[in-house]
Amino acid sequence: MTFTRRTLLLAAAAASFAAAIPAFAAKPLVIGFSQVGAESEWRTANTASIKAAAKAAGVTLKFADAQQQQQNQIKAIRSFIAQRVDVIAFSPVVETGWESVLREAKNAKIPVILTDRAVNVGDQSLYVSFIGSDFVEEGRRAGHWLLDYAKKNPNKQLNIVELQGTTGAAPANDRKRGFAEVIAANPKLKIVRSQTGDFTRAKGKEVMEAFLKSEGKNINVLYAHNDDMAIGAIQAIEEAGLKPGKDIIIISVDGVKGAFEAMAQGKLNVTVECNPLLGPLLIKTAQDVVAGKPVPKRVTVQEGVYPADLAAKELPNRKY
Ligand code: GZL
Repeated sequence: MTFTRRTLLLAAAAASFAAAIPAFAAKPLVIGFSQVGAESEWRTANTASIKAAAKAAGVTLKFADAQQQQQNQIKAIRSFIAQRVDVIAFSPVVETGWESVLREAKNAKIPVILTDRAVNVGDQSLYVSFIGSDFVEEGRRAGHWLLDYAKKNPNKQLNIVELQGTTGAAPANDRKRGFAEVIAANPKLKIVRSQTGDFTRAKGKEVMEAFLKSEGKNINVLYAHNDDMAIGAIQAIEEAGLKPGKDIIIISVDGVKGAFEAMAQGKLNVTVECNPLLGPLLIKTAQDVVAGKPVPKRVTVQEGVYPADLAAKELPNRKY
């Protein structure tokens, strides 16, 4: 075979192999995602962000809604393992009870990324990265706003009722801790009732009705771990013939559109932002993990505090 003929044949072989590469390289990343549920405006925005980011990146997203039940998340994670997805990601509804299923994922060599909420595990190698907020800091910010508010009436006893998030959830545990840590500086601030409203409007209203029945006019402040429970409580306060935002000062967390609307109506005094737009960060982290690149163990997102006097101006800028 002459040199030219051999060269031509090699070039043709190389060309056909090169033509095959894009097909081989184009295998889309497959992520199994277990979402807490659809309990709040925040969660709706979080789900939309994750789905949009996956679509934009050409990632195949297997999405499971756990309806706020841990056993549904464990079932979904086991199903993702059986399907041999490339990456498992989830927002753990509560902090504990994950060791066993995360060990199954590790043994299957499928990396796990936590978004939004953290887990309490002894072995930190059970997940590669956490992407979300510092909930203790969010609680502190709520506490600092109340300390500043209390300075206007230094001798007034301020009785606080607290609507906690889902029992056992990291944002509930941490927002409670951060708030209590800060308000301890002022002995006139006292939490008189504290109960879970499960992060929903309906439960928030129901529990606030019970607070009003037992504490009545003794309530000066409501601290709600999310805007949805605060919005439910606002309905209960109005139905009791009181003025939310005036007779009862209301502090909440998330910064969803409903909170800005309530602040513009003078019914909510401040919301501490908790950023749900984690989709792009999640997809980038998953791509980096699969590509063998190092990823940070913890990525916390930037957030602010929005008192009512900023609400009207900020409302048009809100992305969720
Ligand atoms: C916080 C998130 C919480 C929100 C609630 O990151 O886990 O869950 O504050 C949502 O609105 O239900």
